[in-house]
Amino acid sequence: MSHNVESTAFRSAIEVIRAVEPRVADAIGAELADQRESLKLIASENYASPATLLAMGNWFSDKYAEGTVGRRFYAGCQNVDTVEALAAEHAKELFGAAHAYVQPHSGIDANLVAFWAILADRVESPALKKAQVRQVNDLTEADWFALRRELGNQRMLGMSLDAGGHLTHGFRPNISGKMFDQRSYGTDPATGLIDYDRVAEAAREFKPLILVAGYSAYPRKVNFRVMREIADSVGATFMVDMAHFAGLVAGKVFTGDFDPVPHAHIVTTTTHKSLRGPRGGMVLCGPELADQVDRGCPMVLGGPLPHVMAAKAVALAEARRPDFADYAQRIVDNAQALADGLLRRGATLVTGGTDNHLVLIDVSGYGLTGRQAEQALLDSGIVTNRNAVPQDPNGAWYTSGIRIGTPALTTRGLGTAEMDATAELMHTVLTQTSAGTGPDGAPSKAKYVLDPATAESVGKQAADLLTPFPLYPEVELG
Ligand code: DSN
Repeated sequence: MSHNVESTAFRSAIEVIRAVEPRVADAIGAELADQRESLKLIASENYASPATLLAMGNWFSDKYAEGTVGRRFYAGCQNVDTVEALAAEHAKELFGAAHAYVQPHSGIDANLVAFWAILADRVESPALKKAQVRQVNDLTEADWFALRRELGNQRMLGMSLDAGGHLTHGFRPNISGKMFDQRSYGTDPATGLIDYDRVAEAAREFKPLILVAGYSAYPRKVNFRVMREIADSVGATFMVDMAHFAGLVAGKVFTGDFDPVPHAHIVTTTTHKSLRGPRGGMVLCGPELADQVDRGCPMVLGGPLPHVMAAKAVALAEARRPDFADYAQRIVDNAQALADGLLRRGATLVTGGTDNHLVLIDVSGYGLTGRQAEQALLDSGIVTNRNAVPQDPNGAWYTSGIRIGTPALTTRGLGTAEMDATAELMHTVLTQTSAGTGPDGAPSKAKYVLDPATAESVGKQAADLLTPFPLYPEVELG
C-alpha cells in the first residue's frame, strides 16, 4: 500500500465522505476504477492533475463572491480575490491576453458572457448614450422597450453544426439561437475544409453583429487572421470559441494565424478539455470589452465558484510549465498517428486527416450509423462519441460519424505506437460489426451485431494497451 501524499489525501477524503454517505464514497472509487480501465477517446475529456482535483474540494466552496476582484457584493472575499486574481494572471500570461475573466462555470456560460458583453458594447451602450443616461434603470419605459427589441434583433454567423460547429453558436435548441437571428457557414463538400471565400460571401450578405469561429468536431486548423479580416470587412465583432483546442494554443502548437488570441475581439474557452484543468469556462479579451465581460455575474452567471477558480489557477500554472508544450505537441502527433493508422486500414476520415487533437470517422463506409459504431466500440472497451458528419443523412441523433480525440490518452502517456494499435482495435470492431434489424425485420439505425467473443478479445487487448500507462499512478485507494 502506497503512503505517498496524494494517496493519503484522496483516501482520507473518501473515508470522510464514507462516514456520511457511503454510496457516494463508493461511486467516487468506482469512477476512478472505470476511468482507469477505459480506452478514453472522447475528444473533449481529459484527466486533471491531483493538485487541480484537490484544489476543488475545500471551504472555498462555502463563499459567495459576486462581483470581481476587489469589487465584491459580499464582505470577506480577500482569499477568493487571491485565487481569482491568480487564475486571471496565469491565463493572461499563458495566452498573451490583455484581460481574463475566470468565473464562467462552463463553456456555455463563457459564450453567454461573451454574447452579452458584445451586445452591451455594441447595442446597449450606444442606446444609453443616445438617451443621455448612465444605466438601464434610468431609461424611460419607451426607450427600454425599444432597447429590448433592438437587443433581440441582432445577427450571428457561426459554423454549421454538421460541419463541426457548436450548439451554443446560435442554434435553435440553445438559448443563443433564441437570442440571435443566426446563419451558418459550412465546409466545402469536396474537401471538408472551411472555404473562407464562402464565409466572406455569407458575411457580406448577412451582415452579422458577431462572427463566430471555433468548433467541437472540425479536425483542422482555422485561419483566425483571415476570419478577423472577414469580420472587419462587415463591421462584425469577431469571437472565437477555443474550448476544444485551448491546450494547443497554450502549448504553442497553434501560433501565428492559428492562435485566436491576437486576432479575435473576444475568446471563450472551457478549462477541462485539452487545457486539462477543472470543469469550467473562461473569457479572454482586450481592454475595450473588459468591463462588460466582468459584468458576467450577475448578468448571466450565478455566483462564482471560488473552489473551481482555485483549481483553474493551479491548472493554468501547470500549463505555463515548459512540459505542457511537449504535451500539446504529443496530442497532435498522437491524433495524426491515429488518423494515419485508420486511413491505412481503409477508414474514411472527414477532411482526410487531422491537424489538431481530433479525428472524425465517417462510419457509413462500414455500413453503420454513428450510434451503432459507438455502442460496438463501447462493448469492446473503447469509449468514443458519435457525431454528425457534414450533410449527415442520419441527423444529429443516429449520425454517420464517430469523433475521437487524443488529449486524455496523451495525458496517460500513450504514444504514436499505441495509437496505431488503437487504430487496429477500432478497425477490428468496425469491420466485424454489422447493422441489425428491428423486431419487424426492417433495418435499424440503432441495433447492431457484434460477436461477443470479438468484443471481449478487443476489450482485453485495449486493457493490455493501457497497462503500462496507469492513470493517476500516484493515487492508490487501497
Ligand atoms: N460537450 C462538448 C464536446 O464534447 O465537444 C462540447 O459541448
